Amino acid sequence: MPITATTRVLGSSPAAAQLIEAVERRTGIRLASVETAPAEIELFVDPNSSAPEGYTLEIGDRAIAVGADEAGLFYGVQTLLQLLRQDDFGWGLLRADVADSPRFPRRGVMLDVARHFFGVDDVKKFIDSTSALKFNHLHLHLSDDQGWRVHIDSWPRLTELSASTSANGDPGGFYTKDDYRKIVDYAAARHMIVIPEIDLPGHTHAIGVAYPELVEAPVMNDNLIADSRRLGQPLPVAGEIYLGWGVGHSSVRIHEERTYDFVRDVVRELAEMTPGPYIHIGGDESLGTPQADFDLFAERATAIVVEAGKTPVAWHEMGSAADIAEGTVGQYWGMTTPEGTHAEEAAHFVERGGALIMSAANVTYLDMKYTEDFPLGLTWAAIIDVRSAYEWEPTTILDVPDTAILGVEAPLWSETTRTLDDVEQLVFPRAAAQAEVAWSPREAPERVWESFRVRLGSLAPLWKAEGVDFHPADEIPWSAR
Ligand code: TNX
Repeated sequence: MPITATTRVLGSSPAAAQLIEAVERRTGIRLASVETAPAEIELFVDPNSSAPEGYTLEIGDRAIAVGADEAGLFYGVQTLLQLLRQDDFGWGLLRADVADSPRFPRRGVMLDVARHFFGVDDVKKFIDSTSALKFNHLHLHLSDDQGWRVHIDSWPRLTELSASTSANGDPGGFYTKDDYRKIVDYAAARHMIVIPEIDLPGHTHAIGVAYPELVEAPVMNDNLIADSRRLGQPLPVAGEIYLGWGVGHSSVRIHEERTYDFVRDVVRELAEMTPGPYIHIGGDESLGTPQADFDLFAERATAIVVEAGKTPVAWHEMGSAADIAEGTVGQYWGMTTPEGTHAEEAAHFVERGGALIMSAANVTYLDMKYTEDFPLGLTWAAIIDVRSAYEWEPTTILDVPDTAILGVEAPLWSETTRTLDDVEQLVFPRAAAQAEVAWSPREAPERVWESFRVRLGSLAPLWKAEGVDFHPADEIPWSAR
């Protein structure tokens, strides 16, 4: 059906306004919003129409989208926008007859704002581009060795002293509480739940810059020393801002009560400004923390999150702790073929009544290079081309019931990304692969590479119109318009 300046949109949902804005950005055509039928494009919410977050979309002479809820309608609109085309005669929508709902309730992306800081406007743009792919969770990695990025009233030196720089001495920054709330609200308007992460008990060098009494002296490991030498980066020095990106050298003091006062305060303040149900407390790569201490910390920290009324999320290593709080969600970041004790640790979350998010590093990590010579990104987990990002199955990696898999999260670690353009180069198009893995049924005629690559290629004009700086990988037949 044609899209012209006389095309009318009927619908009182926020999705109607979002549609009108997006069509205008793409085509320059401002659709008319009307309050009574008839209209060429009609948008409704009808709880009987589909499963949660689902929608139906019929496009013929008219376009009718019906969401099971506001999120479903928002997703129906995103699909409609993907079907917008320009030809010699003008703009139009492709014919369609879609009944769609997500496979997994949890479809996430993570942005590491600790290694490099990204301000509110950057995060908003990241929310725009990822929610358009039907991601519904945004995990913000708010603290790491290199910086602390959210203001905490009861521990003000965190942002006073530990936020001014990023990795390699690039500019830093932090979110005021107001900034953080703006991000949360902006995400909610696009049906994304924000999951704040404070990484503990390792990845805590920056805490020690502000409050030396909370952390142990840095523990140098062989990898850290070798990486620092190879990259020409300094080694961590107690109490001084760390500008390298080696890992595993920092730990909070496990046997000091003050540490738990700190964790309790931070979790409480985060919980107060986070409407979503989750607080992530990290747990990865605490190489300098003795195992028994690490387990003790995992038990106490997850209990503190539960006391604050939230569901704890932790990287899978915390599954080593026998008494981790019941219901804690584990985030598996091992390989698609698990190594060492990773599978066991992950399974323990399920034994404790929790569930799992799959972030298998060798397929979902958005910070891995596409090709050996790609200018951005790392290589430790794998070189991940678009096809290998797409061709994996989240339920067959671990020996847990399928129902224990909440879904998928694709993390973007920001050691090498200095700007949002850098981030977008790594995230797009591979985030689209994870979006489809998380949304689409496991067995479907279209859930194959040959179909995906063509549909993915058709997103190029949309991304260009939205100013998304995607990587034009040569595996994909990108459409010109
Ligand atoms: C491992 S994955 C990390 C991060 C790094 C990332 C780089 C995980 C839970 N920890 O600290 O940034 O590798 O790819």
